[in-house]
Amino acid sequence: MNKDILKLYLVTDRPLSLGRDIEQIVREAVEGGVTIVQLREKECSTGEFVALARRLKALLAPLGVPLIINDRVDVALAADADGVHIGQSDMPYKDARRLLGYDKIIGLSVENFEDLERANAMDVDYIGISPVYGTPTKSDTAEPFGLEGLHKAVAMSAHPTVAIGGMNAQTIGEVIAAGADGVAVVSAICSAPSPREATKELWNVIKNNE
Ligand code: TZP
Ligand code: MG
Repeated sequence: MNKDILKLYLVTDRPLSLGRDIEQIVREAVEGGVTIVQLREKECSTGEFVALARRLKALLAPLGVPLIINDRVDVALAADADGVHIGQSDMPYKDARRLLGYDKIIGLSVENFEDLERANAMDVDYIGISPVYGTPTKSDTAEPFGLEGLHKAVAMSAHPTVAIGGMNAQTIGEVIAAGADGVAVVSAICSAPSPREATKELWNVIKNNE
């Protein structure tokens, strides 16, 4: 996997999308410059999840933007997505890899330095450093790493790193300057009046800090 695809990572969130549909948010975000998209659905039925994943795959594949599915290896397989993102209490990494094979991307969230050391011994494609800052978007997050913790995590990681939690135009400059390979953004794009313009702004901040 080329780690450049991680630079500006959109994670979708239906409730935070202000009534707009996910495809519209994704389309605008891609026009603005996101490099990878994770479909994260916590409420919808499996049937709807697969159907939406297929539609997003059809939208993104011609543009060369990878589609990652949050948590659900079965949905990723059904929709032939480019990979999955798993957390510490989701399907164990080894099982996900066995089911998906080595052609697919697997990202793993780490919530502390012990998780990070265990991830170093796995052949995951990237880690999500989660969360860097506290965020109202996710209620069950671990203690934030903070900027200092992020620096340490980036230095310790054997894998490409994506920072998540509180990533917005004000925070991502320091995070990229700290050496993170990418930033994963939910509300700063999904809840923006113009997801396209918000993405462009984030992209400019990344460019100015790498
Ligand atoms: N995982 C860790 S923090 C988070 C997720 C999905 C939410 C980040 O949301 P926001 O709005 O970008 O702070
Ligand atoms: Mg999860």
